Amino acid sequence: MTEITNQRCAIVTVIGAPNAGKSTLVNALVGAKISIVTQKVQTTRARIRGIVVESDTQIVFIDTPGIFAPKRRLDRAMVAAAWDGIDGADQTLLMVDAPAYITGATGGGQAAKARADTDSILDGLKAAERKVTLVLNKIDEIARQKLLALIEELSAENDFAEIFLISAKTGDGLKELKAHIVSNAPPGPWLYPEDQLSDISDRLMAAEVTREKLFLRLHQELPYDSTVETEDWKSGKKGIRIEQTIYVARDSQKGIVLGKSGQTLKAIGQAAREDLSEIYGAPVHLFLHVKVREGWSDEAARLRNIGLDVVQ
Ligand SMILES: Nc1nc2c(ncn2[C@@H]2O[C@H](COP(=O)(O)OP(=O)(O)OP(=O)(O)O)[C@@H](O)[C@H]2O)c(=O)[nH]1
Ligand SMILES: [Mg+2]
Repeated sequence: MTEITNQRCAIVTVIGAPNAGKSTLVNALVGAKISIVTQKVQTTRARIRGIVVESDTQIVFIDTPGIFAPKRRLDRAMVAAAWDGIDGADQTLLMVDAPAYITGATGGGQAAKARADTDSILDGLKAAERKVTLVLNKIDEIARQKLLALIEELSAENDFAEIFLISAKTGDGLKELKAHIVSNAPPGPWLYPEDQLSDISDRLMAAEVTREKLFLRLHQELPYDSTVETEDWKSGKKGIRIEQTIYVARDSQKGIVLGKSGQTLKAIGQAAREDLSEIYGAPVHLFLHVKVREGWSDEAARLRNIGLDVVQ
């Protein structure tokens, strides 16, 4: 006998150039921190699922690494993971950093890069005949008039399923976006238990939180490919004991992470510990080590070892 339910389930992939605000959006919609956020481009390295239940509907958001022109092997693997994320999705949200996109038309630097990356994604979507929902983000930083001109410009060249204006940071426009996703969710059984928020493991989440604090503190000084691994994760009566290693590429970077008499590392550990205690609802004892490992970024296998799903 088949059970009849009203369940609906949508897989929604969020794509976009690095730093567009994809992880901020997924965290805001899930209502919990499941993906780390920094001001540095290429923060997200793997597809991470964030899960939301809205009455009969379960939405599975897939946060992806920013899509950009890849140069190295790690970059290629990250971009491949993002494109793969679109396959099998019921809906795709293309997120654009609206202020950066506008500035990038005349200015140089990071904004010009954000614009070029977005344009190449739009070309890719056109070639693949993929219709996506356009989500213009960071509207808290932009005048309404400029936004309207941007919508006109983008929709003249592209055919979007829908366009939303949001601020993932302030929450502006999120209710409408969520309602749209729910109303388009196809009938189907839920993919995850009702109370599950993410598919990320405790060990990886703990490593990601430390990586976030590392980048928030040292984004100018450290290359983005420094990494964190959780060596040990034990839950006991007195809380959770976590041991991690921060891997950097050079000795000089090790000095930067440690700081004067270890003060920087201590502050990073403190910030990570506070976040992790909140996430797990238990006291966390965090032990951090710093090691040099050269050339790791060319090793896709390394990523597999730390649980990242980004191998072609
Ligand atoms: N002002 C403003 N800043 C935002 C908004 N959404 C995200 N940001 C900021 O933009 C930066 C990048 O946000 P992320 O969520 O890490 O962006 P991402 O698209 O996941 O980036 P990658 O993982 O590197 O591809 C962070 O500093 C965020 O705080 C927004 O609506 N308004
Ligand atoms: Mg991200």
